[in-house]
Amino acid sequence: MQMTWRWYGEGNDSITLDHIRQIPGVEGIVWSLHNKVAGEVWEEEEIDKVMDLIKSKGFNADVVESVNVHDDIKIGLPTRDKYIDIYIDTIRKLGARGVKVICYNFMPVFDWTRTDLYKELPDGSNSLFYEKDAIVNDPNIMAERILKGAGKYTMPGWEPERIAKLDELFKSYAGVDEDKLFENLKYFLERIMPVCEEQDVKMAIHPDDPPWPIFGLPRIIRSRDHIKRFLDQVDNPYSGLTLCTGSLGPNLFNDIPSIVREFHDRIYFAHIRNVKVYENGDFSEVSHRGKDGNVDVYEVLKAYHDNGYTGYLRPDHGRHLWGEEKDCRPGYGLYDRALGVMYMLGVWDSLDKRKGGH
Ligand code: CS2
Ligand code: MN
Repeated sequence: MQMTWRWYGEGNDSITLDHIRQIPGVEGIVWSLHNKVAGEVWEEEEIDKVMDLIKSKGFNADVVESVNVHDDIKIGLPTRDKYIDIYIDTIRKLGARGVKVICYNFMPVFDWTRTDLYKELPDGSNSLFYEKDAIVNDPNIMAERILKGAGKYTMPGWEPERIAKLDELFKSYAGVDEDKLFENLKYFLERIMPVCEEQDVKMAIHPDDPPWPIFGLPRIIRSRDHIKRFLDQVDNPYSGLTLCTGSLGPNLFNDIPSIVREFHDRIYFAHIRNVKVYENGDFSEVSHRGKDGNVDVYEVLKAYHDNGYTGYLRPDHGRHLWGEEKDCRPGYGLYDRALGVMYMLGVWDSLDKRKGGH
């Protein structure tokens, strides 16, 4: 396993690479060109600039999260081919520079969705929260709430320029149901697979977050059966998973350790996040410690360890601690994720030792 850390880039993250260097065991930086909207060309100089900076601090830059997929590809519009060509161009440029894994998602319109970004927890810290009943049918109400609550950073997929076009976007998704979305995903992957093979770049899809349909839009990567269907329909080792425990976790029927055991050879990137699910179905994001939430983080790590996982792993969202929410990106503060790294490395090291007979 290779421990990594998601970083949003200079001037775009409250955390610096020098901070990250002081967290034991972090080998790689998970990066992206965060100023790019889906479908935009990634220029070589821009890529080189970020990768060089990351490497100059002693990290690898093997994982990109995300190269976002344009909605026309998800909807299956005739313009999709143009956007797939641009995607292919980005894969080529990244592959040529040694990038090994591209994380992406195939969620219609939005990336992850929460109703509160700074909900207080009993210990006085705060974190991202999802109130089931607050997600009503009209996404504009949600958008307003998010824009008000976001502060200086925006939530991915909820950028003001996209929100402005929400009604239009929703209309274009009419008729796109689960089957259609699966079909469009297949079309996309079949076109890019030859380039991934040629460049040795693995595509790792991120599950839908939360793991159920919202605002009447289909969501297709959200359970063991959906994952199985996804992997079977393009049965190519270059198409695999970013297995995010925090995205699958709010559905308590998702047995994540067993999902890891079943699909480990197609998992290229592991996201570890813990959630506490309340009786009414609402959930909070909590510390990475297994006991603090409903994700049995130890069992998840053990499932990876037992299978000799050599892929990338990172702490996903953490709580905001000690007042850092004034400055940090929602879910991406320094302290809780650093504590999470140490917890996970602690578990991992002890699993290593046990295996060695110590
Ligand atoms: C991330 C996702 O913050 C997060 O939850 O795991 O936003 C992820 O980066 C995207 O869905 C991947 O495209
Ligand atoms: Mn994730």
